[in-house]
Amino acid sequence: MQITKQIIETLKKHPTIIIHRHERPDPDAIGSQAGLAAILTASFPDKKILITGYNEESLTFLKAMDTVDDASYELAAVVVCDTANQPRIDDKRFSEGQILVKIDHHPIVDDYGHVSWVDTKASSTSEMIYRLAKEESLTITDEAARLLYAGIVGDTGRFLYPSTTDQTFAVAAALAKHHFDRTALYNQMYEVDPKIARLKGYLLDQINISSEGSTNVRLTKDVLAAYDITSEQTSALVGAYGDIKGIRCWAIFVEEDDKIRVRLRSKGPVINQLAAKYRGGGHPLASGATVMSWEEADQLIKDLDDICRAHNNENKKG
Ligand SMILES: [Mn+2]
Repeated sequence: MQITKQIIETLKKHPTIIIHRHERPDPDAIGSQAGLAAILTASFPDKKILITGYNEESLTFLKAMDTVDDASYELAAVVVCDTANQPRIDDKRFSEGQILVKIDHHPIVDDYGHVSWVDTKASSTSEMIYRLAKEESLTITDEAARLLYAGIVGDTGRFLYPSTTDQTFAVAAALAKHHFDRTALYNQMYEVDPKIARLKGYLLDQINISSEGSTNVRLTKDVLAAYDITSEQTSALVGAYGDIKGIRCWAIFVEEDDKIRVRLRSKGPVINQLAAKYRGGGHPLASGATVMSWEEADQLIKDLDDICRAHNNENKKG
């Protein structure tokens, strides 16, 4: 049986469907979760469809979560959207339903769920939810279209990243036929907190590109205090050097009470082994690490430059 059909046949057997997604949600997590909920609500009006997880304040314009009591899980099918592994699922009650369904586009970290649909070629889980709805002739409401569109836009960086395929454009075009305010949606998604904007100014002012193409910045507690920014909030600035000519990889050091968090990014040199060396890990071009002192930060900067140099030499040869 086709996987989309298998998912819908499974969900049909349950009076309640509770949809989860990952912690620290992004627009695709909430877009796919709440978009699927809107589609199922319109398609199966007799069922109780709920979404759960904590409300991320900056994304409540997409959808606020439902309040889900424990009893609702008794007869429920649980769907988890956009989440590669179980520890990352928001709301730990996900295993308390009768059946678990995974829908995701990340490489498989953890093969969970009684039914699992993973398409690593999909730009976003939102794109997959659209295909699910289309394949199974479900009702796509305007609100569902707005949510799925937001998810696709979020995960593709406004159709910029290589994950954007002809299929992505086709799905976006179909969603754009629905009635929702795209301009308002973009404004909500991309408005920047003035405090973050000012700190970005600081980051850009600190650029000091090495001969190998690396740069780094130290956000000490004093700097964070001066800009009235928390360590968490600096995540919004991790890409700040991505479009600067000559920068191949960068480290953003963020001083916390007992350690220094390191956000690592690259446009070529592979950095996740470096991250692993410094108590972290992640993707080849996007990782995180931790150092315990500014001396150790200096060592990491040196290592980062070595990786950059090796990559540059490799490219010269090739
Ligand atoms: Mn996603």
